[in-house]
Amino acid sequence: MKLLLLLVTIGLCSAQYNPNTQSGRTSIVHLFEWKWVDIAAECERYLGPNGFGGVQISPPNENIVVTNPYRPWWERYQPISYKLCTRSGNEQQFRDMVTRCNNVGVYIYVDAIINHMCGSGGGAGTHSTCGSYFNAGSRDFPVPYSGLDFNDGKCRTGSGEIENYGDANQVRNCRLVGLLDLAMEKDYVRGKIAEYMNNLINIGVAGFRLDAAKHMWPGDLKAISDRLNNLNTKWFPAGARPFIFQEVIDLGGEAISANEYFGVGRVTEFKYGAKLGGVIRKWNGEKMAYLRNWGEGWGFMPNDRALVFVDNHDNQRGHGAGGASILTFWDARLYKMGVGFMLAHPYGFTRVMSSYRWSRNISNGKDQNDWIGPPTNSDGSIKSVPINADATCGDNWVCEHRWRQIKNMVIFRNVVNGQPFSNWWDNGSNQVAFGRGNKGFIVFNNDDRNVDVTLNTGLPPGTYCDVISGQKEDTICSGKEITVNNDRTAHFQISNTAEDPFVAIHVNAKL
Ligand code: QV4
Ligand code: CA
Repeated sequence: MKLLLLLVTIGLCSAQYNPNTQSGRTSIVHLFEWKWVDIAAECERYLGPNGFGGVQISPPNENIVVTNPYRPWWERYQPISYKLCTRSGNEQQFRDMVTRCNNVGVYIYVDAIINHMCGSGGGAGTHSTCGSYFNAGSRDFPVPYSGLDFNDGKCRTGSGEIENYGDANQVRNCRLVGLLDLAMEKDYVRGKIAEYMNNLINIGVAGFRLDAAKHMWPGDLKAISDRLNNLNTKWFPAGARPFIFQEVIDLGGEAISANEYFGVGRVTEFKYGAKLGGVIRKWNGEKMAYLRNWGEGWGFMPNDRALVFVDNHDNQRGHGAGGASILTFWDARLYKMGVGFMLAHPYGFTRVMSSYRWSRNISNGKDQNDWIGPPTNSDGSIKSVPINADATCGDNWVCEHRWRQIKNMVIFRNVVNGQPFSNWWDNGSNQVAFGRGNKGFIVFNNDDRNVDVTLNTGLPPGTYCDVISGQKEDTICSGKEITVNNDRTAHFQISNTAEDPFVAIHVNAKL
């Protein structure tokens, strides 16, 4: 009995919450709409060498083809089958990506769309990414699913759509923007979903983002997750469970809250980016000084349940939640500070966004071009990501993860992993600093006057290279040098007009 209890406890502690990243790798990056061949190359040439732990990929399963007249990014959130072929690549390319990324210690996290299939207005035919026949009207999908496998009978609203987010039954049993809602209490449906996810696990993926988790019953998700295989032992320790993070948008004030999902895995903390954006934009009297108790002190979910990010593929273009406070690459200077703060701070498991640029057309407070898909060739295929001589990306791929400041903060987080939040300082306004034990220290100046201050860094004495204005290359520093004195203090000067008004040092960038 005692042994059983112990085993159960160990199981609960390690299962599903552990990202399974290699030791010393503490973040993942969402390579939104990238092709599998490009991700494989990126793992080998960039993500592996720079300490990234993994990649969240766009949905790999067959989806509807929407032409209006160009293809929106969001067609991939309308599944047709669980075959592995999309604009990102076919099954063989998918397998090759997983193998090559795993071999360099960068793991793959699949965006799993299991709440629904395509929209009710999706029509009938073979306009799907593998050319599979389907009929949205009669609910026929080549999984196979039929009318019996959907919630049409269970939803209690007149329209069959979610009409009121204050009613949990509607949110979970009715259609989200017309998307045909699967009857996940059915053993058959659970079995088909588990089969899809187990196929991916066997190929070698390390975990899943569960799309639209708020729209699924936690009990159904638990039942499915219990059917998942352990990870492939070619790359993972025996008994390792798939990492699960659930997309639940909980900004408070709705019928469904994030904590209902903690039994299944981690949950996306949407308050994080919404609040941090407000602070860094200094809206409503917010100031960085208030970040002293960032994390659970701000009413966020427990640290070990949180998946955190500054922006995601939805709220960077006005979909989903967070509103206008969300920082994105469009506000690059503030964005780098936001991502820098996130990666330096110990709260949550961190995900970095990597986007493509599109032509925004904001009118009436909404981007009319929020649908625009990734850079494409004239035949509609996704463009490869070209890498410039200065390591940035071309052809409108933004590659935030390659921005020096962001890449170096991903490394900073790895270096300070496990160290306590320490040596906080603020000027009562928007100049703040903190350390991570004796491994790293960061100073921000988001005020309209200079920082000119001596602070206790907690770091061993020596000369350090600021990894924001430059970085350590062999024995020289291409950025500012910071001297930590014998008493562990250092003097910091940061102009409020600096290109990047923050400085970060860590023990691996000591000269
Ligand atoms: C249209 C009408 C509806 C109508 C329906 C009838 O707008 O009023 O009911 O037709 O058929 C697209 C279109 C949407 C269209 C729908 C169905 O934008 O207008 O409905 O297709 O044809 C993405 C996009 C959605 C897109 C969807 C499917 O954001 O715009 O809808 O993909 O292609 C909530 C949820 C949260 C969700 C978030 C966006 O709680 O779970 O909204 N986030 C996730 C993903 C997101 C994705 C989905 C969920 C759906 O992150 O990218 O939606 O899988 O907050
Ligand atoms: Ca549902």
